[in-house]
Amino acid sequence: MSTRRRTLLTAAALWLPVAAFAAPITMGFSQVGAESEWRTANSASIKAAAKAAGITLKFADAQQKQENQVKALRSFIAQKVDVIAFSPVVESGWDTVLKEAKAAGIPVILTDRAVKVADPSLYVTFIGSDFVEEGRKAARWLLERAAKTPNATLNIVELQGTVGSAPAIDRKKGFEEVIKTNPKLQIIRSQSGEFTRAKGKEVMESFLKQRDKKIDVLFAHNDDMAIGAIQAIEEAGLKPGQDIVIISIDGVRGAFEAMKAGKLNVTVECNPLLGPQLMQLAQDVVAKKPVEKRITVEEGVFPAEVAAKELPNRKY
Ligand code: GYE
Repeated sequence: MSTRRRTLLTAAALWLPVAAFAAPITMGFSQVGAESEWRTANSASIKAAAKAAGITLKFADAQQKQENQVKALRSFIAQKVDVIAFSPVVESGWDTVLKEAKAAGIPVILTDRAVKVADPSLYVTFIGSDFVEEGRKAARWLLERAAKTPNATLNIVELQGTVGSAPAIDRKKGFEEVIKTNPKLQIIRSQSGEFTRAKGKEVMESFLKQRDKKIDVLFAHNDDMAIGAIQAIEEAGLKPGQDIVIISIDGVRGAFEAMKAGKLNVTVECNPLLGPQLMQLAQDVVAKKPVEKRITVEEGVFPAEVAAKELPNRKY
C-alpha cells in the first residue's frame, strides 16, 4: 500500500469514531423569564454549562408567560432539536404540547419546576429542588423562634410566588403543614408578589396599610420579594428584621447582604446552579441511557447569624 493511501486510511479511521461520538447535541431551552436573582443565576449556569459541554443551546426567555413557552416548545419541535429542556412557569396546561414533542420523538427534561400531566411518560426526568421541603424548613425555623416566646401570638403575612407555579404551591403547602402544629402562628394575609422585587414591595405596602392587625412575621416565597418588602417596611417607618421578622427562600447574594445589614432573618437555600447536571442528563438521555425520573438538589438553611461568614462562599 502506498504511504499516501495508508495515511489517508489512518486519518479516516481516526476521524470516523471521533465524528460519531462528537455529533453535537442541540438543546432547546425555554426559560421562565428574568424575574429574580435566582433566575439570572440559573440562566447563566445553563448557558455556561452548555458551552462547556459542547451542546448547542437555543435559549428562549418566556417573560413569565406560559403562551410564550408553548410557542418556544413548538418552535423547538419544528427545528427538530435533539432534546428539549424547560422550566415550566406554571404546573398545569402542558399535556398537548408535550404530546406533540413525544410524537416528534424529542425527549423532554423538566428543570427547576414540575408539571401536572396525566401521563408522566410525557417527560423523561425532572431535576430540581424539593419546594415542599423548603416551605417546611422556613416554618421549622419560625417554630423554633416562636418557642422562645411561648405565649405570644404571631401574625404572619405571606408573599406568594407566581400564581399556579410549583414553587408557590409547594412552598405554601410545606410552610402551612408545619406552622399548623402551633396554633399561635396564624397567616393573616397571603397574596402573590409574582417573585419580583417590585411586586413584593407593592403588596407589602398594601399589607402594611391595613391596620387592623399587627404584622409580626413576613414569609416571602423568594428573596427578591423579601427585598422589595424590606423597602416597603422601611418606608413605613418600621425596622425590617426587628419589628417584623422576615423569612425567605433562595439564598441569593442580595439576601445575604440584607441579613448582614440585619434586615432579613433567615433564608432557605434553593440552588439555581443546575446547568452542569442538566447538560450531563441531556447527554445521557440523547444516548438513551437510563436516568432517574426525579433528581433533587441538596440544600441548607442560612440564618442571619452566619451571613457575614458565608457571604464570601456564595456562588450566586
Ligand atoms: O425561588 C424564584 C424564581 O422556580 C425555584 O423561581 C424557582 C423560583 C425561585 O423566580 O426566585
